[in-house]
Amino acid sequence: MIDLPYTFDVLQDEKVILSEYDNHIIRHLSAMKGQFIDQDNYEDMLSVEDTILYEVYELKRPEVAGELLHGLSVLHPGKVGDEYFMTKGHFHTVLDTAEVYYCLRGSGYMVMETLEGDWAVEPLRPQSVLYVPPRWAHRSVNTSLTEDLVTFFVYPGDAGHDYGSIELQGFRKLVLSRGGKPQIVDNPRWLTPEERR
Ligand code: PAN
Ligand code: ZN
Repeated sequence: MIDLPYTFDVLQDEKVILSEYDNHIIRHLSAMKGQFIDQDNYEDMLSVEDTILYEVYELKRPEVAGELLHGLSVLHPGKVGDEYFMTKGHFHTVLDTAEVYYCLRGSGYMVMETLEGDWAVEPLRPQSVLYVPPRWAHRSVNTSLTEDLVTFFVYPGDAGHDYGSIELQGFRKLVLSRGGKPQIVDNPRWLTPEERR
């Protein structure tokens, strides 16, 4: 069957939504066990409600090199303790694959790191484009307490997702609310590659 080009719209009304998508992934608080630093607050919140943290709308493409997977990520506002709502975060299974994020709405950060322990935190604001180079794990953080953080992403079809290493100890840097403002702080649980051996 011939693969035809296609066009779709990013509808930006009260909510941002794609005019077409094949997959709607919903991630709840319960999917983030062990990720937020304030475990007690996490358990308290979870006992009240399994809140939706973020939603991803994907267009289905074959997961092979040469293809580009693309879609919309909608990260809702909120905090667990002092820590803003965030995505799970991952390395790509094929480490040498990059990703582009175009921020459409909201405000936040992309927290990134390499296996070697380099780290970077870049702002996400409307109309900004973020390039995540190959080998960098990435997690988005919504620092608004009222608005969704909405990004459009594109990455290679064969990239795959490796959540395992991040689930073990989180990212090197956390984004916490301090005096009502976002602050980038060290993650006390994070160990250097040498300490991990
Ligand atoms: C994005 C992310 C999306 C959700 O499509 O998958 O923002 O984050 P998690 O996958 O970490 O839950 C992407 O980076 N794809 O490679
Ligand atoms: Zn990715």
